[in-house]
Amino acid sequence: MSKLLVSRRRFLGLGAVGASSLVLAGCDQFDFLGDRSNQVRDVLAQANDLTYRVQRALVGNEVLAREYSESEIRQGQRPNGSRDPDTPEYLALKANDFADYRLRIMGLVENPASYSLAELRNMPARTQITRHDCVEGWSCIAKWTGTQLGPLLDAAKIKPTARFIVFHCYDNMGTGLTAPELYYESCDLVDGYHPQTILAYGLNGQTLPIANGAPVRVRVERALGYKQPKYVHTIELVDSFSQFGRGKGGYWEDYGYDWYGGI
Ligand SMILES: Nc1nc2c(c(=O)[nH]1)N[C@H]1C(S)=C(S)[C@@H](COP(=O)(O)O)O[C@H]1N2
Ligand SMILES: [Mo]
Repeated sequence: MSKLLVSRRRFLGLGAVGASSLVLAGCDQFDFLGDRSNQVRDVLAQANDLTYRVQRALVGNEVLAREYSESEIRQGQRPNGSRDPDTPEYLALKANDFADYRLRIMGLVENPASYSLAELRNMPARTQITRHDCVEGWSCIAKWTGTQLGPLLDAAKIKPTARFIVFHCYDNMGTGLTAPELYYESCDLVDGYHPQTILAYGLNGQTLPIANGAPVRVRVERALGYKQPKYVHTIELVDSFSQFGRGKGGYWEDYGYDWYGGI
């Protein structure tokens, strides 16, 4: 790795061909780049996969996203995407100020569980001031408070076959002609256990507003805005995305966005 004296961003910008020749010359731990045997994947998927593996190799599993100071919070978190879900399930919870909300953990786990908002708020909390980057070209620095996902995954006892964590949301994006298209997202277990991955219920010292995902939204701080699901009701451990949406691991991924979405 020491031979890679090029910044991560520039390195990632070189593209598949430039990156692979540079890497093969410098560092043999990247031998996955030589694997051309998988004919099934399309070119875009190969590029996404390359970005994911290169970022994982370069960034390190435990590296923290930058945290900021209070004085760097310039405005409220700009709401984007769904701001006021209108599915019946969400409207019913909202009518009772989310007193009946339960966050479920299920799928490839030994101990499926569900937690009320009060239970989540009673768990050890983490507060972090981070920058949210939306692919539409804006950023916001905001203070998020919530409980780390890692201990909840431990309590659920993940089965060895689990590879990804899917977050299911209440809001309907309204683009499906025949069925509702509910927002969903996913990450791998490395991001799931990352210390800054929290189930956030607080924003800038207040209860998380509806516009920003109340009662609970996920923060995966090393990823772009669309990887920060709002209005989450279920966390599902899976070994594949094929049964969800169009199978790409997230609502926006199904429309062509990169799955890893790292910053
Ligand atoms: N459930 C849900 N989560 C979502 C979205 C959404 O529309 N629905 N939009 C995503 C996008 S593109 C961004 S930039 C952020 C916006 O979060 P904010 O409204 O708190 O700024 O949420 C992400 N998570
Ligand atoms: Mo976004």
